[in-house]
Amino acid sequence: MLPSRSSFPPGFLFGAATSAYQVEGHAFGGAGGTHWDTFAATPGNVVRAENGARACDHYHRWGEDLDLLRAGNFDVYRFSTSWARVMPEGRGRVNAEGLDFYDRLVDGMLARGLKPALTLYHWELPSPLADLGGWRNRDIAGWFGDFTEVVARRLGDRLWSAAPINEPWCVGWLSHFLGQHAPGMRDIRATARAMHHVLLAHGTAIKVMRGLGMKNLGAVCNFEYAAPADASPEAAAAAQLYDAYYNRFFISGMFRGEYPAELMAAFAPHLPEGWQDDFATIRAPLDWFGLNYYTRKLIAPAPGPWPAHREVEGPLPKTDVGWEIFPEGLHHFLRMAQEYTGELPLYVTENGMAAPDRLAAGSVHDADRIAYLAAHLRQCQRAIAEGVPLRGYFCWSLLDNYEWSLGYDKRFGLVHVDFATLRRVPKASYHALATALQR
Ligand code: IFM
Repeated sequence: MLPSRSSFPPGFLFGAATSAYQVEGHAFGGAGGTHWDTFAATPGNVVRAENGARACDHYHRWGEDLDLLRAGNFDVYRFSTSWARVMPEGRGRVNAEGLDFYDRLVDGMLARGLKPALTLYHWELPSPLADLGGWRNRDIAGWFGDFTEVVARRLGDRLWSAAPINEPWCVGWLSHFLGQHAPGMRDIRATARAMHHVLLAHGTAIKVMRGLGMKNLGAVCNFEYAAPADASPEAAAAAQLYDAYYNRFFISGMFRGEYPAELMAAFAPHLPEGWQDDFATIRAPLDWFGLNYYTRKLIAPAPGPWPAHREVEGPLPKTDVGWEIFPEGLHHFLRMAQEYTGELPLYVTENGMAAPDRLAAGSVHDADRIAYLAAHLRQCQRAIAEGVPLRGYFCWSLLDNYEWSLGYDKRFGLVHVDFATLRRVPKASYHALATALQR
């Protein structure tokens, strides 16, 4: 059973999240090409080479989707703007139709009593910027600052919160070291530079928004609990290294102005010249910090070049994307984040699971998702009871959507989407949450 709203402190906020490329339908409304379009069109990168051209058609069906949020008793909608929809070439020309769309969306939220929580960038980089080296090019901080200004000038007066970049680890490591996301690179120099430039762009965007008088500005990072695969000191060191580049690089840069020492031997030769000086920008003060949390990984040492480790399959029950279910990890990271963020309000900005949902006789009985959410919400309550300043929790995701390299196969939504008809059907988890949030 899901904990009720009244079992959380007064004012605790509940929301659901989506992102532009995953739900909107990128083919609509004059958006420019992105590196995800070409990555998806390249054989072997994405299941069935699917892309976000139509996705959930949130671009046209946003009213129905906002109604679902309202009827589900949510307080906040966490959404993102597509850089290529707003500025099709990434710089210069603004696509009025794209900006108008976000304007209507924000007004639609306010009309329904929903708080708009903006993420400026959730992974679809305009192709012309990818051509210039994308996140490897230091100039991206300025380009991103300009994009931020365009969005902030139009929407900034009505947003509840704003964060520059979703999950910097995915933009940096997953996309440039593991090659699993666009642009699909596997290069340590590209990785080190991208990870640093993501932070520089983050700080630049915060300064731009502050300069325009915006409030409630934050950051959203993802965390994965790193457990040693066995009791050996080698496995402990491997897990610690994984933890350093996954969980501590970005938060440490933003709040301490330094990178974890474990990474420096491998990273320092590749960081851009003068990188230490950038911390003045990267450390731009924030009003809140958001954690996205889903799973843990077991890490073992492995032969080969740095980082010389590998993931080992763990024994815990798994979600439909093979991720172990480990709710205690959320509690761990809420405590760990506080070591960096102190008394700053924290939010769980994403949490949820992919489940093998089946629509039968008009409904989806996703009891596994209800159990997952309940277990993680209880870990939130545990952290709150210990004094962690956690102020809200967002489910990923409102809708089944485009799960990046896994295409449309993997369903994370509280609402089922039939990708042939685009019909939305709220799942049992949606109804359970709606009830819990009323109590
Ligand atoms: O779908 C993604 C989302 O884009 C970012 N966080 C994790 C989700 C599930 O993989």
